Amino acid sequence: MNDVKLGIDKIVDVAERIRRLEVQGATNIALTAVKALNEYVQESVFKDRASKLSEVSEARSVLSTSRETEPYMRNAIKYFEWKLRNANWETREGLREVSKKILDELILNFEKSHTAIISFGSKRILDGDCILTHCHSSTVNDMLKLAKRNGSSFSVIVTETRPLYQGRITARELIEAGIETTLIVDSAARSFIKSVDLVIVGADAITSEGNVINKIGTSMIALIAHEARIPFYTISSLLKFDPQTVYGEFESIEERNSFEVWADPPEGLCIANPAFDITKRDYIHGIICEEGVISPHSILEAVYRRYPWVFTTVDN
Ligand code: RUB
Repeated sequence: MNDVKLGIDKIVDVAERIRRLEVQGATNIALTAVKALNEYVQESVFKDRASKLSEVSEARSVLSTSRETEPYMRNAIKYFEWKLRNANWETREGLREVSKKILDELILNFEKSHTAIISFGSKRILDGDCILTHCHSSTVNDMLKLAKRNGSSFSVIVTETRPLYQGRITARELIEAGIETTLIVDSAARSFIKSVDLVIVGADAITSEGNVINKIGTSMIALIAHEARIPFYTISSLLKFDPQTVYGEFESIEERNSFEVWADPPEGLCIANPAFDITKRDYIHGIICEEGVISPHSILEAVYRRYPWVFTTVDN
């Protein structure tokens, strides 16, 4: 019993690290959550199949609630539990083997699709281009680094991304990769848009209508790009699609602690701190994903084709 408790404590701890942004960005969050689930299964005490499945369910819901606008994490851990429920195992050894196999499958899919996504994206970067990005997306950065390795010569403008300055992480990584990078404050985006050829951002969630949810400020940049007739792309795995949006649910937008905006505000001041915003598909030229560069309108078919299990429920 103690070991089970210890296991779930570790899951609570991982969820807390995700909530605090010690693990940041949709892809890192999804990978961390699914690895934590496998570790939990590997380490916790085994009583029987039924109790193990209910423990996994509990762990999954603890992780799911760590950050609410993260369907990639929810899809990945749902897949994990769904495969576990549908596999044949009765013993601890059997369970451990199946769990490791599911994790390996998910990681392999991630690696293969990530390689494809960044390769498709890198071909959009032409010599002499200036790219604007917002926040810190591991997918955007890996794509830019690949374009650089492939010999493209381009520069990047990064918004600092208030209140938590993820733009600094982006800028540091790009500078270390030898990419000419300029950091600007978020409110300078419109002043710089005339020198930009392409805007590319990551995504946290994609809805059934093809709208994209990404770091707060993204939709403002999309509007600015639209006004200046600059193409705006999102680069993202299709696993950031949220199936709940098909059934009428809205993607909920995480509201973060006001301390992130102002640690000692005057008494009585209200501070709003939404983490993300919604960019309508009308402002998105394309979604660069594992299926290629697709129109936001075709998101549903692309997900159905590639990941039909996204639409199943866990106990199916
Ligand atoms: C990060 C963010 C990133 C997406 C995509 O927000 O908005 O653009 O998560 O990242 P936060 P990736 O810092 O609040 O997690 O491409 O790495 O999945």
